[in-house]
Parts: sequence; C-alpha cells; structure tokens
Amino acid sequence: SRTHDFLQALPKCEHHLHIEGSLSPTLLFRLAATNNIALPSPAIDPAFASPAALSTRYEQFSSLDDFLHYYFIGMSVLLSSADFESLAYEYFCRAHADGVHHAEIFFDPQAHTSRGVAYDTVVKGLSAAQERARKDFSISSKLILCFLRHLPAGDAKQTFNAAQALGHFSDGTVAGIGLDSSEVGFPPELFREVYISAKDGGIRRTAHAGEEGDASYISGALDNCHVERIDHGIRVVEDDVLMKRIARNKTLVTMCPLSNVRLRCVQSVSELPVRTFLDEGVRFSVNSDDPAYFGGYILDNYCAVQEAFNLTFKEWKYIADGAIEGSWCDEERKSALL
Ligand code: ES4
Ligand code: ZN
Repeated sequence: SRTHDFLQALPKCEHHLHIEGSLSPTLLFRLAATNNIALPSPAIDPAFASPAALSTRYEQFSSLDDFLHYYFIGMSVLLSSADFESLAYEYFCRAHADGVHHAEIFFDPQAHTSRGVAYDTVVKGLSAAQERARKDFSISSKLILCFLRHLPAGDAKQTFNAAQALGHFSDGTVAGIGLDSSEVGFPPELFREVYISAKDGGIRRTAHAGEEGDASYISGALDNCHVERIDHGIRVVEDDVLMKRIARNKTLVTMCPLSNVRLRCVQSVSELPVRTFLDEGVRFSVNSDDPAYFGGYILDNYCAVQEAFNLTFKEWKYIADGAIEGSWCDEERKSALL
C-alpha cells in the first residue's frame, strides 16, 4: 500500500535493538549443531523440539522474565567472532531492506563473558559486521554496551573497566552504556556509580526504564544515572510532571511496540502513548527490541503503529526527524540523515 511504501522509504534510525535478540530460531538450531552446544531437552521443554516449536513458544511469553529465560538460552549458541559477525550482518541486511540508515545496537557482554566467551571476541565480530554494513549499505552504526541489572553492580563496573582498558570508549568502538534485563526489583540507582564514571568520561548513557517498572524507574535513571535517553519509557504517562520534564529536555524515548504487546506490558499497540507523546511533544523513536523473538523487525513496528493510530505523513516525518536528532552520531552525519 501507499502508506507501507512511504514508511519503508522513510529514512529510519533504530536505537533499541539487542543484537542477541535478532537470533532467529533457525540460526539458533544451526549454530547449536555446529558449535556442539546442548539445548534443553525437548522432554523437559517441548519448545526445543524444533525451530518451528520454538517460534510458537515465542508467541506466548507471559512476562519480561519469561522472555529473558529463552533469550539467555538462545544466545548460548554464539561462540566465535564469526558467529557474532554473521548475526549482526544478517541484522544489517534486514535493517537495510526496512529502510534503516543509522542503527545503535545493544549488546550484553556479561551474558557472554559469564560462559567463557571473551569480551573482545564479541566486539571483534560486531565491529566487523558494522564495517561491512557501512561499505555495503551506507548504514552508520554504534554499539551500546549494556549491563545486566539482575547481576551485582560490581560486575557492571568490572565490565565497564574492561572496555575502558581496551580504549573502546575513547576510540569510538563503543559509543555508550545501557542497562537491561529484569527491571522490577533492580532499580537504576543500584548502578549510579558506574553511570557517574561514564558521565565523567564523556560517555553516552541510556537505560531501560518504565517497561515493566513504574515511572519511578524513569526518574531514578534520570536523577541517579544521568541518562540522556530512556529505553521503552511507556510508563512515563503515569507521572505528568516527569513527562513534561522529558518533553522539555527533548530526552529521546525509544519505544518498542511489538515487544510491549508480546511481553504483555500492554494488550495492544493502540494502548501505547503514541498520541499522548505527539500531543505533549515527547520525542520518541519506534524500534524492534528483539525482532527474532517478538514477531517483527523495525518496519513491522512502524506499520503496527500506523494500523493503530493512522498517523499523517507529517506526523511520521516529525517522528523520524526526532529519531535523527536523538541519535548519537556527529552533527555532520545527522545533517546527511535529515
Ligand atoms: C530486553 Cl525487552 C527487554 N527488556 C529488558 N531487557 C532486555 N534484554 C533484551 N531484551
Ligand atoms: Zn530492550
């Protein structure tokens, strides 16, 4: 349709994409076989009977934690730099087809180092894919190192120090830090120290907040961790003063519509605060989060928002411009994207 074509052609930026969440059930089973990784026995969890069975299970997540259980098992098949490179390059191919010009990609180093895969192995593979995406598709991209919030803050600090020791923040290999995994019970203030170190080092900062957690997780991330962006952030509508502050400061909120439906944060896309954000001047982008788990890549998410809200071309242009303005690329690249 005309609108689908318009949304496809609209130059898009993706800011909320976990690269480990782009691992499809097919690739998961193939890598498990090649790398000799034992998946859970289908006798214990029938979801692991086949890629098709796993896909079906992904349609029935009951919560963020139910999803994370599968997410961490899934990524256990990734071992070599080549595995990470092919995973990320496959994402870039799909992103290019969907009209993405700039991507800022989360990765979870602790989920790999904890099972014996070196931080540098992960980053080498991802960086190689970024370089190929730049050459083949003119896609610019950044890496955002995420800390797992269900693990102690000391582990996050160690991970931060390892990346810094390699010079990855100063040489641009990693653009910034994020915070993900189970939200409720793991408030952002636990990670205040590592975020202050990042701020002092001129390193960009974001955090998942207000996905399952209430609005206090969002104010906690702003006040204690000095984040420049809020990932998900849909529960900001529960605190009008906070919402007006986020609008005034042009803090980018990275919304993930299909993720929010699949993880039962909302019952349908129409419940998301898209209209409220447009009316209140909250800048936000539309993203896929974990596309292989949530039934859609970025264009599917744009189309789902269009189905639910029937936005005008002008409103879409406003959203896309906000996404460019909230990106962590230099001003020269921003001008080229606008
Ligand atoms: C995630 Cl949807 C979501 N929320 C929190 N942490 C995550 N890691 C990967 N996807
Ligand atoms: Zn996420």
